[in-house]
Amino acid sequence: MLFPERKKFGFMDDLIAIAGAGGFIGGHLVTDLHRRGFTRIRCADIKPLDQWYQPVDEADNRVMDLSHPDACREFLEGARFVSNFASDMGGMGFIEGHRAECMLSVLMNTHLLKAAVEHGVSRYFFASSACVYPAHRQDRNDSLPLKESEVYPAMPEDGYGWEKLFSERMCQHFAEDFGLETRIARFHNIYGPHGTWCGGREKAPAAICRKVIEARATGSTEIEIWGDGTQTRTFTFIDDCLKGIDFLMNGEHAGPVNVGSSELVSINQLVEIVEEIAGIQLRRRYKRDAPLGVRGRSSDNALIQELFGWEPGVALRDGMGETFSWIESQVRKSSLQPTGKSVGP
Ligand code: NAD
Ligand code: GDC
Repeated sequence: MLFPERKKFGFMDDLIAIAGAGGFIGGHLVTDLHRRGFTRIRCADIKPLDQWYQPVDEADNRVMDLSHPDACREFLEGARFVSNFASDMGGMGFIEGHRAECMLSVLMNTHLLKAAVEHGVSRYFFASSACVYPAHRQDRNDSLPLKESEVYPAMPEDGYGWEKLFSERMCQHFAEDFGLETRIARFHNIYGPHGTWCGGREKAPAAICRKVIEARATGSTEIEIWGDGTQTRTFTFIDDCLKGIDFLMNGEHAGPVNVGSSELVSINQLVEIVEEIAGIQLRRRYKRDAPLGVRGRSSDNALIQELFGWEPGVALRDGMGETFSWIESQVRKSSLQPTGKSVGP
């Protein structure tokens, strides 16, 4: 369980600060903490509140730009635990074309770390990414699973991956130099309901759901897939992501840890799963000049197994069923909008 109720960290009424709480993972974490009876949750996001995926009324919700040091200082006043999910990010369709903006996310993490030290925060969680791993270890569809130690010699995803790797190191040096307890997860493509599903920042699981739903609704017989469909990934359901955060925040391991499923699929196989859920079969139209990212990426889970005797285990078919249903509901809602534009942030 996250931030143990009555263990070494203190009590249910410790103040927990969630940066980027208006987003996908942050929104799920706040909802989970509230459901389990945590009473003092402070949330911040740059988006207007009506664009937060899962705002919790009982939380202290603040619309703030955490790239500013004063905002971070104010946000962390009195906080015991901090989780930083604030980032300008998205799927390959976004990060390949917004490298500088992705790197500016370093401002949020830098100012939050400084504020955390100033306010004597007990524990600080940073959401890193599998995009920190070097390109040469991901250049084949059957590239071997990535171990945490293989991040050097470094050649991460340009822009976004470099920021994540730099921010990981900043967390570790703030721990060494200032005694701030930091915890780091390298998330491997997290998916699930209440996340980005349209507008260009969506990742493959949500994008494929939306495309299949739209094809079925319009009677189209084909789906556009970026690349040749043989590229591979492991996709991690949000419930496993939250469990991974729990383990890290309650454990003593300070270095980066993979939080990723080990169920490797090709994008073609991902499409087949969604077609089966939707009860439809579509011709594939491959867009080979689209943003592709790496050829093959998967998570080596030896370390998380060794540390916690656990690894992500929600089957892709099961997670995609829940994700598909939620996106279907969103497409329905957006088609009812007067402008017909997609709802949500
Ligand atoms: P998300 O985009 O849904 O959430 C990020 C939130 O940060 C957004 O709501 C955004 O408005 C907010 N934000 C951006 N700039 C801000 C600022 N200046 N001040 C305050 N808030 C700001 O993304 P997510 O999928 O929930 O990811 C959360 C974290 O996990 C991010 O750091 C992301 O890089 C990391 N991560 C996610 C995945 C994934 O597959 N979802 C994979 C690897 C890493
Ligand atoms: O966008 P993404 O999920 O990010 O793409 C996975 C693969 O799916 C890519 O090869 C992409 O070309 C392919 N793909 C096929 N069709 C489509 O319609 C589509 N939309 C999208 N988006 N992709 C399609 C991600 C980063 C995240 C995060 C995670 C960490 O890279 O974008 O920010 O860091 O990695 O695991 P992906 O997995 O390459």
